Amino acid sequence: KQQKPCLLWYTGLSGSGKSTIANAVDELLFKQGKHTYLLDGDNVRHGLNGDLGFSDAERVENIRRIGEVSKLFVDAGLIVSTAFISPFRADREMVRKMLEEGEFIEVFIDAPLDVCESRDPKGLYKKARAGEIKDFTGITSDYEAPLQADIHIKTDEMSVIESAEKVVQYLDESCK
Ligand code: GGZ
Repeated sequence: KQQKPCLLWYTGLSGSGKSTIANAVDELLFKQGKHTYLLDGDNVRHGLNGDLGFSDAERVENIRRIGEVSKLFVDAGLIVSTAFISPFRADREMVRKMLEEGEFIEVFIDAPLDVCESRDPKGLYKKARAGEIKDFTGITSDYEAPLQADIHIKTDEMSVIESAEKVVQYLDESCK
């Protein structure tokens, strides 16, 4: 089946559900016979970007490198997904400009801070509140929400599977 390569760029707070939804989308696309690749903290922050921390400058470099790698995968014909906080608007726009018109699809995983903080699966928010982690997104470091995301998912209004279906529907309609 024909597929138009593109980059699904998920952005949202820690604990918002970016990776969970991106994985669910990949599963649906796989069933359609699409070739996909998912970049997230697990396969990038430990390897390629293992030298980077969480200062503003290091986050900018994190996103720049992820953008460049994503572009390579898109050039190879894949539907690429990235699940990083990517807190700064300017950096997300920088990646949009690296790609061809329409290839970059910004997916805002919009979960309120108090919801993310109450989930706190790794106890990071608790540590950030206690001052044990500095520059923590949403607490002591900014998160600039997209003003006009291509896809806006409010996780308190939609289940994971409904969210994933919304992304796939967007691809079916806008990315033929
Ligand atoms: C935010 C942090 C921090 C700080 C460690 N701030 O919930 P997680 O654990 O699995 O996802 C978070 C991840 C964020 O890395 P990104 O590469 O997505 O960030 S960015 O796009 O802003 O460069 C969290 C963990 O790393 N983590 N310290 N200070 N998240």
